[in-house]
Amino acid sequence: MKEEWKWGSDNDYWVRTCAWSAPGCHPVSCGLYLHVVDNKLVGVEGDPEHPVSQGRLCVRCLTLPEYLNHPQRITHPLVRVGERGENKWAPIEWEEAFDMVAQKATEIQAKYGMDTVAVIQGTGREAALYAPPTGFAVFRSATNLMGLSGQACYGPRCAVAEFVFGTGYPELDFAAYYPDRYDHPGYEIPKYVISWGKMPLTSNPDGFFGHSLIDLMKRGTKIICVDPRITWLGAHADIVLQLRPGTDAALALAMLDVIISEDLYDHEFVENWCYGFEQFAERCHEYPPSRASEITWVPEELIIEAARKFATSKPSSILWGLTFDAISTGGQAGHAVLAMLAICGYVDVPGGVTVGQPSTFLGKWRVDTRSNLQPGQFENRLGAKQFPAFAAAQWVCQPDVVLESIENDDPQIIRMLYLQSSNIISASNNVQPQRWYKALQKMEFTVVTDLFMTPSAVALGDLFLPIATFPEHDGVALPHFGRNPHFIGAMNKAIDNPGVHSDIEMCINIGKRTNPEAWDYKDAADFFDKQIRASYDFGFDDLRRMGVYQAEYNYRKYASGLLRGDGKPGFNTPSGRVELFSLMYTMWGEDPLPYYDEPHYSPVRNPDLAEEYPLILTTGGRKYTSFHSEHRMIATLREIDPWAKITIHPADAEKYGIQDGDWVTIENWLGKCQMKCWVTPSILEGVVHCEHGWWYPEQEGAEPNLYGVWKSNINMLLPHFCTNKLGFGSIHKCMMCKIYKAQGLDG
Ligand SMILES: Nc1nc2c(c(=O)[nH]1)N[C@H]1C(S)=C(S)[C@@H](COP(=O)(O)OP(=O)(O)OC[C@H]3O[C@@H](n4cnc5c(=O)[nH]c(N)nc54)[C@H](O)[C@@H]3O)O[C@H]1N2
Ligand SMILES: Nc1nc2c(c(=O)[nH]1)N[C@H]1C(S)=C(S)[C@@H](COP(=O)(O)OP(=O)(O)OC[C@H]3O[C@@H](n4cnc5c(=O)[nH]c(N)nc54)[C@H](O)[C@@H]3O)O[C@H]1N2
Ligand code: SF4
Ligand SMILES: [Mo]
Repeated sequence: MKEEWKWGSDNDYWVRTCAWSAPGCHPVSCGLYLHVVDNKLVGVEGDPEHPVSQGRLCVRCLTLPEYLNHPQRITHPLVRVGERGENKWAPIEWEEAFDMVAQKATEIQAKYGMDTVAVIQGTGREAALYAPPTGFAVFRSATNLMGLSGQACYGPRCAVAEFVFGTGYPELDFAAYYPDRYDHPGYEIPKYVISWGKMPLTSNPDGFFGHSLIDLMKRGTKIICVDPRITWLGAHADIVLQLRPGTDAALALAMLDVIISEDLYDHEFVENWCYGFEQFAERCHEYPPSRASEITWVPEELIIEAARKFATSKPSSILWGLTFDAISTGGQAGHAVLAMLAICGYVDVPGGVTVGQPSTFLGKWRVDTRSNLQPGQFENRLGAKQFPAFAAAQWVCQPDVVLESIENDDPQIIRMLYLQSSNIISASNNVQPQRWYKALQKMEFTVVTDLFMTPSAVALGDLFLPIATFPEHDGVALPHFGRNPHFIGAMNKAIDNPGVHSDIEMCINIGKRTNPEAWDYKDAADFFDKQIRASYDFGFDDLRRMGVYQAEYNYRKYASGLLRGDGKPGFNTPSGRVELFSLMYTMWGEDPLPYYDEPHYSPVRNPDLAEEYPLILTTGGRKYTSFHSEHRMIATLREIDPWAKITIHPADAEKYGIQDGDWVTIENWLGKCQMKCWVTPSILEGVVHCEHGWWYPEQEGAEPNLYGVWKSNINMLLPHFCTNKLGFGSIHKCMMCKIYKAQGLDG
C-alpha cells in the first residue's frame, strides 16, 4: 500500500481510510478513498490496494455523500423544550450538553445508586466497542445492555464458541490475515462452504467481507446453503437445504449422524482433541436423516449428500449466521455445527475456520474499565443471578430481565438512560417494542446519541447528542471486535465538523467530568495512539501510513499451546479439549449434548394456534440498502427499496388472494403491521419472510405517529423471553402469523 494517506491541495484533497460507522456497518473495514472539496465530501471510491475489500464497495458506502450532506442530519446538540413526543427541541452548546449529562448522572446516582444509570447500545457499529466502557468508566455503572431479547446477536455464538472451543469467534478462513491473500503459501481454498442461516453478501457481518465468498467461488469453492429462502447465493449453490425455520439443530444432528455412521470423521483429531465423543455419537444417532427430514422438511437424500460432501472434501468450512442467535435452540445448533467442524478436522487449519487469538488491542483496556466499579456491582448486575452462564460469557445485563425489572419497578430499576447507537422502538434491537416504549417513559432523564431524529429520540429523548460519521472522526476499525481480528485498519478524519462528535469523543468529554482519571486523553487520536502503542511497536500515525496492519496468523494453535493461558497444548475448556460433551452445561443445568426442541411457537408445538395463524414467520434477512433502521431517508437507497417487504410463496399468495405488489397485513395475537408483497417461489411454501427496521422519516415525527414507526413494525408480532435455559436466543427467525390483503400502509 502507498504510504500517503492524504493527497491533493488544501481545499481539494483525497483521504484514504477504512470504513466502519456511522452510518452503520459491522467492522469489515472496507478500504475507501474519500474526495473532499471545501471540507465537503463529494465522492467515494474503493481502495484497490486494501487487502480484503480490494476496491469493492456496496451501495451504502457509494451513497455516503448523500448521507453526510443530508439536510435532516442533526449537527448541533438539542435539548427538549416541549413534552416528550412533541418533537420540539432547542439547540445548546456542546460544553453545556456535556455538563448536563454529567450533572444529571451525578444527581441520579447520588439519589438512587450507581447502577441506576444505564447504557443501552445497538449492534456492532464502532459505537459498540465503547458502549460497556461508557457504562463502566464514564458512569461507573454496571448496567450496560443491548435491548435485544436473549442477546440475540453474535453474543450467543461467541458464548457457544467459548463453551465448546474455549476460543474467540470461529470464522471461515478467507485468507484475510495475509497481504497476498489466497496466494499465501500454505493457504488452501475450501472445497465446500456451508452458508448456514447467513447471507454474507448482503450482511458483511462482524468482520467477514461477504464478497470474499465470490473470490473463493471463482477459485473453485462450492456452496451449500441452509436457508428457508433461496437467496442469490442459494441460486449459485451446489445444494440448498431449504429448511423449516428454527429447526437447524435437528438438521445439524442428522448430518452428524451420517458423518459418524459412515465413518467419515477425522479419527486423529477426535482421539487427541475432543471430549465426550461416545456420548455425543449416541445423541447424534437419535436424529437419523429420516427423522430430521420430518422435522426440518428437508429431503432425506439431500441431508445425506450434504453431510458426505462436507466431510469428505477437505478442507471445508462453515459460515454460521445470525440464525444461531435468533432461534430458541440456536445454542444447540451452534454446538452441533462447531462439533461438525471439529470432528471433520476443520478447526484452525488452512481453509477451515480460524479461531481468534484474542487481540490485546483495546481488549485489555475494555476489560480494565471494569476496575472503575465498586466490588459487587459487576457480579450483581441485572440478570446475573438468574442466568449465570449468560453472565459468565457476557459483560452486559440480560435484556429480558432488565425490561421486566423496569416494568415491575424493581429496586434496581434504572432511572437514567444513555441510548447509544440504538433506535430501540423501531423494529430493531428488541421484540414487543411497545413494552420498551412504555417502560422507558419511566426514565427521569434520557440522552440519545444519533445522527438523525428518530422515533426513539422523539418518544424518549430529553437531550440529543449528534454523532460524527466515520469520515468526520479518527478511529481504528477492528474486525470481529478483537475476537478474531485478521487486521486493524486506520479510520482517518477527512472532514472537520465541529457540530458532531464520535462515541469515543463523547466518552472522553463526559468522562473528564464524571471520572477524569479514566479519561486522561487529549482527543480521539491521542486515545488511539496510546491504545495501539500498548499492544504494538507502532503508533496511530504509523497505522495511518500503513492503512491496515495484518498480524501474523498461526494455525493449529491447540497443538502448540497458543490457545491456553498456561501455554499447554489443548483448548481453553475445562477438559482441555473441544467439548462435544460440555462440562460447563452440566454445571448450569443444561443438557451437555446438543438436542433439538420445537421453537416456542410453531405449528408442531401449537397446533391449536396454527388453525388461526398457519404461516411460519421469519424476519430480518439483510438488504444492501439499509443497516437495520438506518438509511430510510437516503433518497437513492429508498428508490431501490421504497417500502417494507413481505416475501410469500405463490401457492400461499393464491390461497390468501394476494398478488405481487399488494399491501398485506401480517398479524398474530400480539399485533399487526403492513408491508408490500413480493410473490416468489424462492421461499418455502408455508413460510413468509418480513423485513425489519422500518419507519418513515418523511412522515410526521411527533406522537402519536412517530414517523410511522408502528406501521410496518414486524417486531410487534414477536414475543419477549423466548430464550433457552441459559438466557440466550429469541424468536426473530421463527414465529407464527396470518396474512391478508390490506388497502395500504395504514391497513
Ligand atoms: N446491509 C446490512 N448488513 C447488516 C445488517 C443490516 O441491517 N443491513 N445487520 C448486521 C447485523 S447486526 C447482523 S447480526 C448481521 C446478520 O447477518 P446474517 O448472519 O447474514 O443474518 P440474516 O441476514 O438475518 O439472515 C441470513 C439468512 O438466514 C435465513 N433464515 C431465516 N430463518 C432461518 C432459519 O430458521 N434457519 C436458517 N438456517 N436460516 C434462516 C434468511 O432467509 C437469510 O437469508 O448482519 C449485519 N450486517
Ligand atoms: N425482526 C427482526 N428484528 C431484528 C433483527 C432481525 O433479524 N429481525 N435483527 C436484530 C439484530 S441482530 C440487531 S443487532 C438489532 C440492531 O438494532 P440497532 O443496532 O438498535 O439498530 P437501529 O434500530 O438501526 O438503531 C441504531 C441507531 O444508531 C444510529 N447510529 C448509527 N451509527 C452510529 C454511531 O456510530 N454511533 C451512535 N451513537 N449512533 C449511531 C443510527 O442512526 C440508528 O438510529 O436489530 C435486531 N432486530
Ligand atoms: S460492507 Fe458496504 S457499507 Fe460496510 S464498509 Fe463495506 S462497502 Fe461500506
Ligand atoms: Mo445483529
